[in-house]
Amino acid sequence: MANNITFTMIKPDAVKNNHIGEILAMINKAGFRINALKYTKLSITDAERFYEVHKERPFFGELVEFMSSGPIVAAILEKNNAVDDFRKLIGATNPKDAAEGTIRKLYATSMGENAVHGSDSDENAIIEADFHFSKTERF
Ligand code: FUP
Repeated sequence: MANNITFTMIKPDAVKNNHIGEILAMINKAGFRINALKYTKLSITDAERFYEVHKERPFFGELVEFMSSGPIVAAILEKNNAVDDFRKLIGATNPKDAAEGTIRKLYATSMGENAVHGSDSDENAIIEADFHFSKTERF
């Protein structure tokens, strides 16, 4: 299963701006199968744990505050080469650098509020999927 899954979150900015439907449609059109899906909200502690690798970075406080500021949509997505293909679909971290037609180019407002998360490795995809979903929530 290793390189067949990635984990995503539709972040609080994209949820607030009513882009859940368009983003899920782009994900399906790009050939990803939804294995698990949840509308939820991260507590500050959840966000701190999820982004622990960034805890020494100057933007950590703002990132945690933003990610716990409102509801998100969390999902596990399945496709061959899921991690790399999904990162191509979402585009660069900073929407200014994101390619035309990518989710971040279309829906992100800034580097900090960049509409979607995508796992950066197969190993992290599994860790992040396990963080949000139990076995009985996956189909
Ligand atoms: P990405 O893998 O594209 O989501 O980007 P990173 O893992 O490098 O960063 C995680 C999140 O931290 C980004 F989605 C937004 C935020 N971030 C900033 O706010 N400022 C930065 O300079 C880098 C990242």
